[in-house]
Amino acid sequence: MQVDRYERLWMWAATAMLAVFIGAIVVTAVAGSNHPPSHTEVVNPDTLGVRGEFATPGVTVHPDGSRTVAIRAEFYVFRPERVHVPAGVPVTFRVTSPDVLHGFQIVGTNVNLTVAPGYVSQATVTFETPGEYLIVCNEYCGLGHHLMQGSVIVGAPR
Ligand SMILES: [Cu+2]
Repeated sequence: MQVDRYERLWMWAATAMLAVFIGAIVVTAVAGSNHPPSHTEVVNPDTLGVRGEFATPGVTVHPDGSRTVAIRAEFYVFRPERVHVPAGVPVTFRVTSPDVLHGFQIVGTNVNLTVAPGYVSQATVTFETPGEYLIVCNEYCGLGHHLMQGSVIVGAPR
C-alpha cells in the first residue's frame, strides 16, 4: 500500500500526540493523587435522620488522633455547617444526601465529591495549615444552591 509521505508524517504526529495526552493523564493520576472515587457504600436515604452515623452527624475522634466527619448534605445546608479539626491528622469526610444530588468541595484541598442520595461519598485529607476552609456545593441542587456552604475550622496541630 502506498501512503503519501505527508500522510505518514501526520499519522505519526497524531500517534505522538495521543501518547502525550495519555501520558499526561497517567502522570497527574499518579503524581497528583488524582483518582476517581472508588468507594461504594450504600445507605437508606429515608432513614438518615433517624438512625446511624448521619442521624447525629459530626466529628468522631479516634485513638490515633485521626478524625472521621459524618456530614449530611441536604436542601440547602451541610449538617454540621461548621467542623472543627486539628491540623496534621488525617480527616475522613463521609457525606451523603437525603434528597437530591449535591456537591461537596473543600476549597484549597483535593476533596471534591459528588454526593448522591443512597450512597456514602468518602475522602480523606490532612490539613497542613490551620485556618478556615470553605465547603461549597458545586452541583446545582435547586433554588437555594448558591446559599449552600459550610466551613472546616482547622486548629493548631496536636
Ligand atoms: Cu447545590
